[in-house]
Amino acid sequence: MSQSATSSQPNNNDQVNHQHINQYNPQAIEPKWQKKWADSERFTVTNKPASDAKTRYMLSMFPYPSGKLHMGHVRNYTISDVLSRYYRLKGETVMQPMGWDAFGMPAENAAIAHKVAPAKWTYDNIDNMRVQLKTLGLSIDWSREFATCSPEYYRWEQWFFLQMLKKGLVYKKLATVNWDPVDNTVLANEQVVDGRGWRSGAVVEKRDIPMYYYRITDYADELLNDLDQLEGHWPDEVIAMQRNWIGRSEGMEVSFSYQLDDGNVEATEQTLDVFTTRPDTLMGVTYVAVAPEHPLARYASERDEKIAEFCAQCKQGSVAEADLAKAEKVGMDTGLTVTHPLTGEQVPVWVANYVLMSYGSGAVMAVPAHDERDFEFASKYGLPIKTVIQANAKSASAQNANDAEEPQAMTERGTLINSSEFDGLNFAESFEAMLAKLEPKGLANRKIQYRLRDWGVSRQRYWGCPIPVVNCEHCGTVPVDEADLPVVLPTDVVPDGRGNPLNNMPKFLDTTCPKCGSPAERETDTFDTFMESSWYYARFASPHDDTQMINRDDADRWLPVDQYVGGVEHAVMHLLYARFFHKLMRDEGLVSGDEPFDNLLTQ
Ligand code: HQ5
Ligand code: ZN
Repeated sequence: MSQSATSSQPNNNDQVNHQHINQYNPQAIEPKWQKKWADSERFTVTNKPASDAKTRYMLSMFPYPSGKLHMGHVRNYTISDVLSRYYRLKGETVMQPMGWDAFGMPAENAAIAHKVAPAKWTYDNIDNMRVQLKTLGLSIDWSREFATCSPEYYRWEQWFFLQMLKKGLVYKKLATVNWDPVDNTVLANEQVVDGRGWRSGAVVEKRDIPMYYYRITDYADELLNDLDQLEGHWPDEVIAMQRNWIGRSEGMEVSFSYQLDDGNVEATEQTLDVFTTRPDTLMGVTYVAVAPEHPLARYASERDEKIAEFCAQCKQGSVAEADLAKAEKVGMDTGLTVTHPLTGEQVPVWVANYVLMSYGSGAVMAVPAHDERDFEFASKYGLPIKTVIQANAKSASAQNANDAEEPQAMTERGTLINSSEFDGLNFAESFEAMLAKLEPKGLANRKIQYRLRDWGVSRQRYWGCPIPVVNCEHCGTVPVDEADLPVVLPTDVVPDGRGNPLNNMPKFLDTTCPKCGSPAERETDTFDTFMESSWYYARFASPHDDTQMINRDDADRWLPVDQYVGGVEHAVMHLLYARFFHKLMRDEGLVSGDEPFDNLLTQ
């Protein structure tokens, strides 16, 4: 004791021994046990478990192979791992698979920056991240691993698309996209910076191109109602976000009639139909606004150069919802009028940049006194503002509207005033009264509208799953024969950011029409990468089946996922698309049950 106290040198032997006995030495211990686990296939589960132990499916959102793991991944995957180990200790048979969400723009961006093929970049990243995940010692069943960019996986996505096309649950229509006129390419919303292309700096234009859509709106009611089943199993905020995203609103479709003079042709009566959730404010309509592509705007453009110029200007700028919301609201009087369905008065028609042709009918009725956007627009252009609703109680916001120094719209429900025979009615009463008056004349009907739009799945991108159709000059769009699947994406390609390189590859492009046999071209658009992540959880049940998309017995053994763990950033799109796909697969007889994920944890 006295010796060591006086010694300036610590006893090296003692310290080494001490370390050896009491300190955790990951370099020695972890590889040893990880090897043992791997050799004994400790975490591999077969689809025919020997015992009748309870089975449990634990799933973490699979990663994009971006290069290396982030601490966020570590946190995410640790949670599901701890739970997996816990249930194994309780004697359950736990499946915890892992794979790679491998298509998408990051690989193309890397290709542009480093001149490396997206396929090579992706598989190199996968190799690196797999080592990292294994080093963490996660109890994953690696026998089930797959990458979504492999033809063995995406061929079933193509096959399923063809089934949905046959059923009419997939259709083709024009969509407005961001177009970079210098790089001749379609830009994703995040590639538009301040209204300009991220690489070229060119002012972005809106362009209409044909795209494929999944009819998710056909399932809107079911997607909404089945959220009730998830109460208590999913975070309340995620359920609320899905409800808002689907955005069911009950309202009325109201028709404003008009006649256009087409020169010598006799004018026929037509109607401008608008959807409103506030038919109680109908008597406060002082103008209607139409999209620049609306037939009335086009009619006016043909007769007035200024209007034509204005409509052309509206084509500039991105189509991102956020950008549209930020953009200054501008408009122009078309000089045309439509007839108010209740009063018979003539209401001016304005063309406005904030009305989208792809939303509803491309026209909205404007009630400046009771809608903020309409109020702003009417104030700017000196349009009449007619108050038709009086606040009932001293509601806070109505009070604010009255007290505010700046005049503003009163957006609360209340009692009707200045509305002739409807005066004194409340919201519900006026709804019924107006409907009773207008419906027999064919000028209104009850309507349910969703905020949810059909899911546009075409991307004008190289690094994605090819859409399995052929474009024939005689037959139009023709689905590829199932026997010819998969349509394989060439992998020896380095995109340069100037359009989709598939368009310059005859070996991919040139084919024959499956219908008439004449020379035809393959579709070069690829699927949105949310397609792959919409059904991967089901494929993990039979990941290497090369005869079918999903083996029903295996799916029934494991599904639904007992516990899903992932980031709240996927609260709407991914989790809604996956719920939608589950219902599509159910209706196709591939899986059972209504919902894919029994419990959700957002880390
Ligand atoms: C996190 C980070 C990074 C990631 N492939 C998709 C994806 O998000 C998932 C599909 C099911 C659509 C979490 C993230 C997610 C998981 C995988 N994460 N912090 N891939 N910095 O690689 O928490 O929330 O980006 O649950 O890791 O993320 S991913
Ligand atoms: Zn043909």
